[in-house]
Formats: sequence, structure tokens, C-alpha cells
Amino acid sequence: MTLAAELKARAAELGFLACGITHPGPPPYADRLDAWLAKGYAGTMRYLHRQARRRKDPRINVPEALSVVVALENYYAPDGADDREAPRVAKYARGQDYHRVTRARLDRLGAFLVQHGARVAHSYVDDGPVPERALAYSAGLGWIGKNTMLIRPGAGSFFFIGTIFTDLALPPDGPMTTDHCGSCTRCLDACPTGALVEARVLDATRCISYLTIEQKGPIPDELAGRLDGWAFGCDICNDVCPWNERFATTTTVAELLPVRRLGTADAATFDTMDDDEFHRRFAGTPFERPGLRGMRRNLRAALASARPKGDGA
Ligand code: B12
Ligand code: SF4
Ligand code: SF4
Repeated sequence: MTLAAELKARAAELGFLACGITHPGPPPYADRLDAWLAKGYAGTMRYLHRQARRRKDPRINVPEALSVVVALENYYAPDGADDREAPRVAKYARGQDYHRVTRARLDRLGAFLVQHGARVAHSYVDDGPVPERALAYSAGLGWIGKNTMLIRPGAGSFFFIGTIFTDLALPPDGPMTTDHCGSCTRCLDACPTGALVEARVLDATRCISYLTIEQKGPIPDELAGRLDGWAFGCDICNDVCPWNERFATTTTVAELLPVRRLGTADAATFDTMDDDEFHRRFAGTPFERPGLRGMRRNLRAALASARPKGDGA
């Protein structure tokens, strides 16, 4: 077996959904990032402007790197009845923190590379200036859907993308050039805030995920009424995708199974909670990012925007 084949077998053994290899040089479609930033679609995520040079040439992050190993980590578990009621939490945030869980598993894959002669095996998962979808695309792991997600045939898109930059020269996989969206426009039609302004272009400043997690200020009135009950993140453009409906299967990673949801009672609880209690209850969870003030804002807006039960929501 070649080293690349052994590596992919090791990734499967560790429970990763798929693993591919690409090179760390500039991806040919880096101009899409410039166009997106120029339109102001990053909103207050200024770090995306600051990191643009590194995202357009990921090798700058780890100059010794000759290859990037990309691994997909399934986080899917089906919604229970409570998950469909406001206040809703996106699936990716219901389990333990993936920055820790997935990073630790990537490091185990990195250890395999070191055992086979690598001196460098640096892993990232949503914690560095790394264009993760672009690298996963180049590594042949899926195509970029009209909802901007990396989608994998036979698997869907409910996974995290992790990368390992290594100084081993591994044979790169080719990109998947076929567009499997065809004439489907379900995600574009379903987005309640019109954030998918055209196929494969997302205006983050309109996206519920950005409004409830990334930005600090009040949610603009025009959009607050359209949250459809979401209090943290949003899964709509993934949930409606036929590739997820058909192929999403429950994760085998126990730590990513759901442990976190918000009951309706939490709206009042957040209003009366102080910072100490918030920290005690939610330290180390994704809710730390918006913080207590952000979660108060989100809960109020989510409940106010929820459709009445039985309204097909
Ligand atoms: C900023 C960010 C956001 C922003 C903006 C999202 C966006 N679509 O740009 C907000 C807060 C809205 C967001 C939301 C979500 N996010 Co987010 N996010 C990121 C982050 C940190 C950077 C993304 C970025 O650079 N965006 C700018 C655009 C221009 O870049 P891009 O989408 O990556 O597109 C590149 C390539 O896809 C390629 N490309 C684009 N179109 C095309 C078309 C063709 C034909 C080709 C060849 C290439 C190509 O070029 C682009 C430039 O490099 C990444 C992690 C990372 N380090 O990359 C996670 C990441 C993209 N997010 C992720 C997730 C899970 C989510 C949510 C599902 C969470 C949730 N449930 O609320 C939603 C999904 C919303 C959506 N439809 O995208 C995952 C996506 C996994 C996947 N299967 O694709 C990532 C990779 C994190 C991770 N490590 O797993 N996110
Ligand atoms: S995550 Fe929700 S708000 Fe954002 S683009 Fe998808 S459907 Fe629209
Ligand atoms: S819902 Fe349809 S158009 Fe949107 S990403 Fe999925 S297959 Fe593509």
C-alpha cells in the first residue's frame, strides 16, 4: 500500500468521513475571496480582510509544508422534536466543542505522518487563516454547492473540514470538477433572509449564522423578524439540500452527539443571569462567542420570530 493509501485508511480508522490530499500553494479561485470582501459581505468579520493574503496563499502559514491533508468530520445527528422548536441551535453547536474534539483527532492523524517521517504536521480546524473549503475542494473531497457549502456525493455537507500542513511530499488528489447541484435551487429559495444573493455567493451580513454568532450589535429590524426561530446559527440551507436529505448519517464521534439545546425557559433565564453564572454554565461552549449579551439578544429575537406551531416551520 502507498503511504497516501495508508494515510487515508488511518483517517477512516479514526472515524473521519473522508480524507484527501492537495498542495499548499494558492488555489486558482482565490480571486473569489477578493471579490467577496470587496462587496462588504464579510461585515464586521474584519479578520477575514486581515487574513486574505494567507488564505489566498495558504503556504505562508506553514512555509515548510509541501502537502495539505484534508479530513472531513461528520457532526450530523437528526433533529429531535425539541430541535425544531424555537429557540433553535444549529446542529454543529449541539455537541462538544469541535475545535477541541476534531483538533485532537486531527493531531492523531498528524502523529501517523510523523511516524512516517514528517517533521511538520500542523493541524487546523476553523482556527486559522486557512481556506478550508477551497483546500477540501482541491483535494477532491466534494463540490461547492449553490449554498456555498462543500458537499460530498454520498455524504452531504454536515461535516467540519480539518487540515494538516505537512512537509511530506504526498501525491495530490485532483479536484471534483462536476457540479452536482444541477437545476436545483432549494437552498436559494429557502433562505429566509435572502443571504444567498446568487448561486455560490453568500452575503454574510444577511445570514442568520452571522447575525446570531459573529456580529455584536443589535440584529437589524428588517432581518430580526426573519430568524425563523433560530437562536444560534442556522441549518436551513443544509437541511433542505437533497444530498443531506438522502445521505446524511449520524456521526460515529460520540463527543459530537447532541448534548446542548435551549428550552423556551432560557429566554427568561438569560435575562436574569449574571456573567458569573453564564460563565459557569457555558464556558467552553460555542455560546461563549456571542456571550451573555449576545445570547439575550438572540433568544428574544428567535422567540419573537418563531412561526406558530403547525405552520410548517
Ligand atoms: C466566515 C465563515 C462563515 C461566515 C460566512 C460563510 C460563507 N459562506 O462565506 C458565516 C458566519 C455566515 C458562516 C456560516 C456557516 N458556517 Co462557516 N465559516 C467561515 C470561515 C471561518 C471562513 C469562510 C470564508 O472564508 N468565507 C468567504 C468565502 C468567499 O469563502 P468560502 O466560502 O470558503 O469559498 C471559497 C471556496 O469555496 C472557493 N469557491 C467558492 N465558490 C466556488 C465555486 C467554484 C466553482 C470553485 C471551483 C470554488 C469556489 O473559493 C472561495 C475563496 O477561497 C470557514 C472556516 C475557514 N477557516 O475557512 C467556516 C466554514 C466555512 N463554516 C462552516 C460551517 C459548518 C458553517 C455553518 C453551516 C454553521 C451554521 N450551521 O450556522 C454556516 C453555513 C452558512 C453557509 N451557507 O455558508 C464549515 C463549512 C463546512 C462545509 N461542509 O462547507 C467551515 C469550513 C468551518 C469548518 N472548519 O468546518 N461561516
Ligand atoms: S445559514 Fe440560514 S440564513 Fe445563512 S445562508 Fe443558509 S439558510 Fe440563509
Ligand atoms: S439545495 Fe440544491 S442547489 Fe442548494 S446546494 Fe443542495 S443541491 Fe445544490
